[in-house]
Amino acid sequence: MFKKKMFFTLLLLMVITILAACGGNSSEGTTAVSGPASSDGEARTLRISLGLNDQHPLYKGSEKFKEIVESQTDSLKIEIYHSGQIADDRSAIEMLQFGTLDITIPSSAPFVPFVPEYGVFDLPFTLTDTEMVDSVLQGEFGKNLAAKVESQGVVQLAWWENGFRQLTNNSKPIKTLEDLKGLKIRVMENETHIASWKALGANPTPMAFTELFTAMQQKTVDGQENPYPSILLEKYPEVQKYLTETNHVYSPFLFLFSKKVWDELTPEQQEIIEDAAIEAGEYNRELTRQTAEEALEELKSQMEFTEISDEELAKFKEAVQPVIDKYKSQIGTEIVDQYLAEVEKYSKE
Ligand code: TK8
Repeated sequence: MFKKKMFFTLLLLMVITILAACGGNSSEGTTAVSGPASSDGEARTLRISLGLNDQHPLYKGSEKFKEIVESQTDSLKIEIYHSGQIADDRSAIEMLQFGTLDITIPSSAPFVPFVPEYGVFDLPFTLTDTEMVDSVLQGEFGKNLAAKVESQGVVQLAWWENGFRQLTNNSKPIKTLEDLKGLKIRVMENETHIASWKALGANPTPMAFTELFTAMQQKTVDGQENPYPSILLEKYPEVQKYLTETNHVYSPFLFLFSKKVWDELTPEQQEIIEDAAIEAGEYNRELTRQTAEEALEELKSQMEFTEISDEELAKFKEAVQPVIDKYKSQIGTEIVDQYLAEVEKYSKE
C-alpha cells in the first residue's frame, strides 16, 4: 500500500513539474521576452527590440539609455536586441501590448495602424528640415500626440530620430518623375506610403524591414527608401547601384514602453527611465544628424548619386497632393490641420 501511495505521489509531482515548465510562454502564445517582475533585491531586466543593426545611431542611443538607467539604479538592467532578432516593428509593438516585450523603438509608419494620428508624418514633403522637425516634435504638438497612445497599451516616452528618407534602386538613375514609372519599391507597411509611391508612378511593395535586404539581394524589389545612415550602415550599396536625394518623408523613431510593464514599476523607476529616454534621445538625434552627413559623403563614393531639380520636385509634390487630401480624414482632419499649421507657421518664420 505504501509503495502504491509513493508511486502516485511521485507521478503527481512529475505532472506538476511538466505543467509548470510548459507555462513559460505568455498567455498570448508569444514567447515571453519581458523579464519577470523583480523579487526583493534582484534587478529587473528590461529588453529593447530594435530593427536596425548595432552600428546604427538607434543602437548607440539605446546603449546611452542603458548607461544612464544602470548608473541611476541597481534595480533595473537593460538588454538591447538589434537587427530584428526578437521581432519586426509591428510584431514588437504587439508584444508591448501583451506585456511580453518591454521596449521597442520603431519608425512612426508601422505604428499608424495602432494610432492613426501618427500618419501625419507620412504626408509627403511636409517636414523639410531639422529645425522644423524639432519645433514640431519637441513642442506641444509632439507632447499632445504622444499622450494619445496609452489606450493602445503602450507609453511613448520620447521622440528619437530616424531621419529624412531617400530613394535607392538597382535599375537606373532617377532624375525625373518619369524615371519612377513601374519601379518596384519596398515601402513600410503603411497605406499612405503605398498610395504616395503609386501616385508617383512606382510599384510599391509593403514589407517588414527585417525582410528588406534579402528582397533586394534576390531582386524581388528594385529599390527602397530610408535615411542615409540606414542605407550605409545596413550595407545597401552591396545590392543597390543608384542613390537619389528625395527627402520625401521625415521619419521619427518612437521610444515605446509596454504599459503593462510600466504600471509594474515604481514611480522612481519610471522617472529614471523617462528621463533617460529623453536624454538618450537628444544624444541619438545629434548622432543621427552627424552620421547622415558623413554617410552621404561615403555613399557618393559607393553609389551613383542623383538629385531632383526644383522643377521636377514640383511635379513630385503635385503628384502626391491627392494622397494628402485623401488620407487627411483617415488620419484625422483636426490633427492634420494642427500639424500642417505647425509646418506652415515654421515655414513662414
Ligand atoms: C527599423 C525600421 C526602419 C524603417 C523601415 O525597425 O522599415 O524602413 O525606416 O527604420 O523602423
